[in-house]
Amino acid sequence: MIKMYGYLPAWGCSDMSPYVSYTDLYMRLAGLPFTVEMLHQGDLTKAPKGKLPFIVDTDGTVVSDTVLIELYLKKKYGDKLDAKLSKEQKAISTMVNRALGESWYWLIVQTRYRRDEDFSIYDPLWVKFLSWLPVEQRREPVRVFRQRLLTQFWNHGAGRNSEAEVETLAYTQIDAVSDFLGDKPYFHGDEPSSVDAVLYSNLVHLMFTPFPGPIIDYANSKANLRAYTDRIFNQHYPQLRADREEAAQMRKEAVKARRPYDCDCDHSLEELFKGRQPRPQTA
Ligand SMILES: N[C@@H](CCC(=O)N[C@@H](CS)C(=O)NCC(=O)O)C(=O)O
Repeated sequence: MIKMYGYLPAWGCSDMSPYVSYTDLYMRLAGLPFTVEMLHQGDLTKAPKGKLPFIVDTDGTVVSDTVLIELYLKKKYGDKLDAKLSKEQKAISTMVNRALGESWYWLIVQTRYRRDEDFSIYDPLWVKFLSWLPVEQRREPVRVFRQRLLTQFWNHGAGRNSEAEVETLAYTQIDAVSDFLGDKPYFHGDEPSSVDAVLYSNLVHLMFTPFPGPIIDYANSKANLRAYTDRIFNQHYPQLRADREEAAQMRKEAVKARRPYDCDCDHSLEELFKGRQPRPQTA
């Protein structure tokens, strides 16, 4: 059977990474049986490109990068999912896939990694992911992981925009997806196609998560996006319902505690890239 390497399921999402969730749903929609594997001790240096997901096919072929995985699987196992699409629909799918993977992703990153208090919502997951390490040694890999993601956010350029500017960009993209979807059950009509795998995963990695930022409220305010994500969730991930409900409850609490914008929200980015002094250590 195909093996897919990922992180951990979280919040009703099949994995804490939207990229892993995309490959997971692609294989489910395409009817390809697979198992989900974790790297030994979560060691990303053992991943072919230092990133997840990657797959190992039954004959040992290793493929890394979600789009390359999809292309590989289509070539090897056939492409029933997209067979009925016109050339124009396929072209739209390719562009939407890339917009989600290369641009929407940074919206997700902002909601989790930018503010210290948002990032701390990840803590229970890190405990699971790093359970093989003694408790007192877990902080450092978590700090390094966040620093790496914030560096990617900054170097991409999205992280140089203020929080509010990223939110403005998010609203236009969420509007675009919602307007295109309209009242269709799936992106291209009555049947799911491969682009639904990437769209669903990018939506639920905002809509289902416990992080309190307003981008998440905005996505959840769209009735058609709620119906779309519920439809796919009910069919493919009903076993994750308890996690999803727990995350929704966590989010309610986090929203109550949400601070308005102030000069401290960007402390970590400013410390890394503008020479701001670290916060004083608290016991
Ligand atoms: N272009 C890659 C991106 C995958 C990716 O960025 N995965 C993230 C998880 S959301 C990762 O593993 N990041 C680890 C790191 O950058 O150190 C793909 O489509 O597979």
